[in-house]
Order: sequence, then structure tokens, then C-alpha cells
Amino acid sequence: MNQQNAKSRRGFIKNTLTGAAMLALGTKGLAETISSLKQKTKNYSELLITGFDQKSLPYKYDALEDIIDATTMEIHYSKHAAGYCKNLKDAAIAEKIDTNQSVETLLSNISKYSTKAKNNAGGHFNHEMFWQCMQPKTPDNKPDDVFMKIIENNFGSFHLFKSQFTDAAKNRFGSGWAWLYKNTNGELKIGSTQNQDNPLMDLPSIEIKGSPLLCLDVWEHAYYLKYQNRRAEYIENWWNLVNWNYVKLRFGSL
Ligand code: MN3
Repeated sequence: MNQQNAKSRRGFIKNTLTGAAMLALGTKGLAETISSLKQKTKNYSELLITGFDQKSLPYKYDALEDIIDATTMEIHYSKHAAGYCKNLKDAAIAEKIDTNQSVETLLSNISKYSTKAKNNAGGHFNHEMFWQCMQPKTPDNKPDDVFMKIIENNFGSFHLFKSQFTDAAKNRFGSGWAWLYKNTNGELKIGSTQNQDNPLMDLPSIEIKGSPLLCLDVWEHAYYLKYQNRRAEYIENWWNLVNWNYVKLRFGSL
């Protein structure tokens, strides 16, 4: 083996061990809890694949009160998100995009299509995922012990994870999204994207790449009626809505 090969082999082993060690440390009992979660979640596999139509909201418009008001939810789902969905379908007709594929698959090849297709495929995917990432307010909301361990192993503590994600959401200049995602090395990471970009897109301009696990919309349309310019307060309150079982299901499906 020449030196170059030996070096790249060591790099490969190191990366593999890092991933394996992370899994061994963080996922004890994960398979069983994911499997039991899947049994309890109706149509769970459909929740993990995004089609070109909007799914029904998994709760009523007023279900997230008093953190997100019913009017905001109604306008957000039935106007903003519906608009991305319609514009994506229009772009699909114009650009002969196969609508039998998942939107995830389209996003992984989105560089082949127009800016209109990119913005609206992103807008549609991001919102479809965002609705599922939330549930009615839960006291002392946090992941179960198994997923908590994974968070702690990746970020040091749940507190550090939350503050890093909160900063990503707060500091996104203008409109965009905050993400928890699994990168191509199998590590959990936090980042943000502008506009309707996301980590699934095959565009060099997007710095974060991987499989999204949790997302937060920080466009003003997501919070302005109730919070006006107080984005930080919206984010702080939003933690009470996170559907950790959904995040874990996504993690378990990767
Ligand atoms: Mn939005």
C-alpha cells in the first residue's frame, strides 16, 4: 500500500469508527424504541416521504395556541404553503418534472431545474416537514431518554443543543430556516439556510448538506401576527411544540 492509500484508508477507518462509536454510544435501545414508535404511528412511512400535494395538517389550526395563533396557522398553511405547492406543480408541468417521484428525490437533483422549481420545491418540502415537527404544547417537552442520549453525545447536553439551534434560528438574517440534520459523515449538525433552501438540495451555494431531522421556519409570516419583531420569543416558545417522536422517526429512517 502506498502512502497516499494508507492515509486515505486511515481516514476512512477513522470516519467509520467515529460513526460507529457515535451509534454505539447513542443508540442503545434505539432499534427497539423506533420499532415500537413505528407500530404506534399510523401511516408513519407516508410521514417520511413528501409528495407533490399538501398533506392535511396533523392538527387543527388552533391546536398550537397560545404559542402559534390559529390565524397565523391558517394563513401559513392555506395561503403561503399552498402557494409553494401550486407553484411547484406549475413548474413541474412546464419543466416536465416527474411528479411520481418524491420531492426529496427531486431536491437531490434540483440543480437541473429553474429557480422557480427550486424555490417552490424547497418551500413545499420545508413546510410539509415543519407541520409534522410540531404538536400541541407539551409541558416539559423534550426527547425520550434514547434520543436524548443521541443529542447529548452529539452536542454535549440538551441545553447546548437548544442554544446552538436557537442561535442558528435567531441569527439567520432575513427569511429562512434553522435545521437539525444528519450530515454525510453520520454526525448530527445544526445550521440554517436562507429563503426556502434546505440541506437536501444539490446546490454548491448551500453550505449545509444532509438529511433533515428538525426544522424551524423563521420567515416573518410564521410569527408576525403574534410576535411582530420578537423572533427570539417565538423561538423560545416554539420549543414547547416540538414533536420529538417525529424527529426520532426521521432519525430512525436514515
Ligand atoms: Mn413559512
